[in-house]
Amino acid sequence: MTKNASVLAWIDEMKALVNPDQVVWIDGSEEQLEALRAEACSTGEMIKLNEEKLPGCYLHRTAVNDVARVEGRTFICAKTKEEAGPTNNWMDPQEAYKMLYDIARGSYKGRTMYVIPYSMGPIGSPLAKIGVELTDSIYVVLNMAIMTRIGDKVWDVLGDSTDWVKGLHCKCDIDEEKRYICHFPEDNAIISVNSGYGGNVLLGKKCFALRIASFQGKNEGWMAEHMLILGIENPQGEIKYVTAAFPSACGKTNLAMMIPPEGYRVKGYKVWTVGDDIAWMRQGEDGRLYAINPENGFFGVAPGTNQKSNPNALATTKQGTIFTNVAHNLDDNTVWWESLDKNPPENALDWTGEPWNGKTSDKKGAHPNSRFTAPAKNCPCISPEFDKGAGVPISAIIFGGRRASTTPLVYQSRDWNHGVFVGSIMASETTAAATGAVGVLRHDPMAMKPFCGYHMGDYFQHWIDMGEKLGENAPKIFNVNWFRVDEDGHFIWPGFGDNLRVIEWILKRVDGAVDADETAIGYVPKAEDINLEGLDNFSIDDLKTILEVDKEKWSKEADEIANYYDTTFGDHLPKELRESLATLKANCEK
Ligand code: GTP
Ligand code: SPV
Ligand code: MN
Repeated sequence: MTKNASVLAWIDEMKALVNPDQVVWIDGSEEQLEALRAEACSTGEMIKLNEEKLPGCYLHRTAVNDVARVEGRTFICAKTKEEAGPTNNWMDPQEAYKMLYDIARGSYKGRTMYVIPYSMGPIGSPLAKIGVELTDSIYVVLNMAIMTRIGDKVWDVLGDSTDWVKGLHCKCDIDEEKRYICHFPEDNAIISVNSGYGGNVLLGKKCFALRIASFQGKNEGWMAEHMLILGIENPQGEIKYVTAAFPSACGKTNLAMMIPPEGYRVKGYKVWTVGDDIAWMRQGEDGRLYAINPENGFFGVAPGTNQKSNPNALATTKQGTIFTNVAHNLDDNTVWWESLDKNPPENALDWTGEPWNGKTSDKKGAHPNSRFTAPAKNCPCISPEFDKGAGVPISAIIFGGRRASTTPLVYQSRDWNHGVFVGSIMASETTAAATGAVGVLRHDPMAMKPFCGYHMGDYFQHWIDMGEKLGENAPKIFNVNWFRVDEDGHFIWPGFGDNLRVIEWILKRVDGAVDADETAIGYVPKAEDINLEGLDNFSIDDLKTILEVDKEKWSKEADEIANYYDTTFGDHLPKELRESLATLKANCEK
């Protein structure tokens, strides 16, 4: 427990509001967590899986109306609508508090209030920050225990400081009509009601580590980004780190844990995972940009994860993992999801708990946004730097999205500000990670559209300011697209581990070790500079196809961006971005 007056006062206030039967302080001990697991199994909230095959693993099903982030019901309650900006829903803070308190009032009756002290980032790291989440869900406690650093040691570090983030989560009745995920950046506060799904309720993750933290970062001169962090070790033993921002379900976890192609492994290349979803970045004393992963686990997309696509992720989920909304194999009490293997169980329950025969059913066994919550320390390629508070120096920042056409496999921005432009024009086809239609092309600047806690035009300005501060130490900025398709709709680029071939080119560019073609959009590789050795069924002509920059398409894209900029950001758009757009348009007309 803590003597921190600001914490105790807030908990008293919240207790009076939600009226729990009892309060349990989460101390971080294994005994306490084990007791909670047993309790969750006794009520059916979780199912204990086969202890031999999946030791310490559990299955949980959320309500069928509660399987993804709800962007339409997520609000930034800044003082004014203007401050929340055009890409966020806004509610007046006082009105929001009133509405949420009315929903939350008395909602813990007959329930327990769990108090979770947690640290985002290694405890005590100068880059870490502290939050307290109140929840009436054991599932949330157990997920937070994997995803963040929790327990009494957090109180020790907090002392009597008031610099911590308040988070109130109330399951209520999981009523979609009253579901709200609200952020109060001025108050360092988050309130989430009527949901039990990951990104809506694990308040350390998207709510704190991106929405609140991006606002803190703007005010304090650092960056909170929706980025993986990856170390690439070359045969000489030198490790370079990159971050990459891809929208939800567009390949961050996969890239963060990729296995190098065989030819690279033989030569001695290795990859080290530092993070798979969120990066906090700050300028270090030597002037370079350093990144930490504020999380302590992976909340990864299950479907598509298999021995071939991502063996490291699969290995990570073999113990101490909570699976959410996957299929339950009743024959051996294990789990299954689409494309785990070619042998779906016949005697199973689907993600809703209905009987399911994977061999004959035309329904999916796992929800497309079903997830695993797995401890980072399980990951076979977890970086030795992961737990160190200092962070890793970043050589390159990579943006990318799902684009069936137009955007080439990889290109490099001309300089930092042009790189900010490249991030700002990101567009991607929507995925199952959020509710709504899938496969619709939408703008998602820096993969932060759902996660930026303030005006996105000001966020672009913050990027430009960071570039100025970093000067010649600024990482180089690139854009990738693994998702170009042929006439039959098949992905052209093999992707996954083979993405290292592209990263290798990126790192050579960072070193100034390879030339490139200057095109209308930036520097594009000469096809012969991307190593295709050992790739079957992929020719240099295929590569040329996906490296092509079609000026006509880009000219249309530029017009579309102009329209997006004008209708969305107005005079909050930094002039540097408008200039880059004018250059792009002019380049396409040449
Ligand atoms: P969030 O956890 O929602 O932020 O997602 P993420 O960005 O970590 O995405 P993840 O790595 O889980 O990948 C999501 C989907 O993209 C999976 O179905 C993968 O199989 C697929 N995917 C990942 N990398 C590649 C790739 O290089 N090529 C292709 N074609 N698909 C990929
Ligand atoms: C995402 O949607 O980008 C995720 C999953 O990483 S969630 O935690 O639900 O946001
Ligand atoms: Mn994510």
